Amino acid sequence: MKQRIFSGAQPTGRLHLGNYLGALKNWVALQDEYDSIFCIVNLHALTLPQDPKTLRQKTLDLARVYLAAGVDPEKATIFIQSDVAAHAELTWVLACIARMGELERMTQFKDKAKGSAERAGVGLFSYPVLMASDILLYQTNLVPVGQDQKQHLELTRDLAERFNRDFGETFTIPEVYIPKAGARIKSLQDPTKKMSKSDENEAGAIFLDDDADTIAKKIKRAVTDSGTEITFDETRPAIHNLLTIYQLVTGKSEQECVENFSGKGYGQFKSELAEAVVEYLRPFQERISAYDDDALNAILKTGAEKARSIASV
Ligand code: AQP
Repeated sequence: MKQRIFSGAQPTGRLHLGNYLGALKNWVALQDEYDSIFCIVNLHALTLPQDPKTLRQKTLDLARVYLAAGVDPEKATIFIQSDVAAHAELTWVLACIARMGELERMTQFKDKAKGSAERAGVGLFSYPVLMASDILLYQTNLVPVGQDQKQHLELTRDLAERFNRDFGETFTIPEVYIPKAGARIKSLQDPTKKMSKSDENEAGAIFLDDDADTIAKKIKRAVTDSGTEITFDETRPAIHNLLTIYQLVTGKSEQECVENFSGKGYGQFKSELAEAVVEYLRPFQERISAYDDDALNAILKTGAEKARSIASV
């Protein structure tokens, strides 16, 4: 029997190259080998204020993104989280064994609460418990995610182990799958921060639907470090980030990338990088309009039925 993977993204905005290289690309690569479940985690999106109508549209748009990225509904189950009530039900059970202290340690909560835990929503605080239930409901073996989710995965494993110890073997203990390169694509404007959907400065992110001109402009304006060499040097995070993007979108080895830019300046590097990103996103952008709402809704309905039947076992 195939091992199972589960992952998801929030319909909180336009997906960016970080989401693609850190997560979606790996989902597509793994879907042949694994029984794959990809969820649109709209309940997670509720942890911050949302307009209901916009959220519904973004949820459907995200399904379109999954398909255009190459997730194959014939191979993988694609569904909307709120269509499977068991996610919320298991969350309550797990919340009763989770500890306040362990949730307080979650760095994403600290970041998103912006230093004011008193005013933050309880949903934002308990978000990792919902994520644990997403994963554990499906007896998931492997969870392909970006680096920012590693801490939540560790909590998921702790909760599963605690539950199994106290109430008998119930949940599979999931492993995390974090890619070697691309696990944390940084903002083009501030390489100390991750590229993020909710960054107020849109120039920091390359969105999957950005046109060629916008991509070229954003890369041209991307901050660089002092020094001139274009190498994978961790002490120069801006160039390291741009070169990592180049490596991932071209599929070249580290050595090939460095050789390609040996003796060239930042201007030349940025223009080759922009060209490579535009080419990389072209097939995705051509496919995105191929799915109308009816086709998407049919795929999501089938996906929800399948997910419900697995979750209820
Ligand atoms: N910068 C990133 N580099 C690599 N992977 C990333 N992911 C997110 N940002 C990067 C991975 O993308 C998947 C889906 O993410 P999400 O929708 O759950 O949202 P997030 O992790 O909270 O990322 P964002 O883009 O910053 O969204 P907002 O602004 O809404 O919080 C996950 O596997 C994530 O690790």
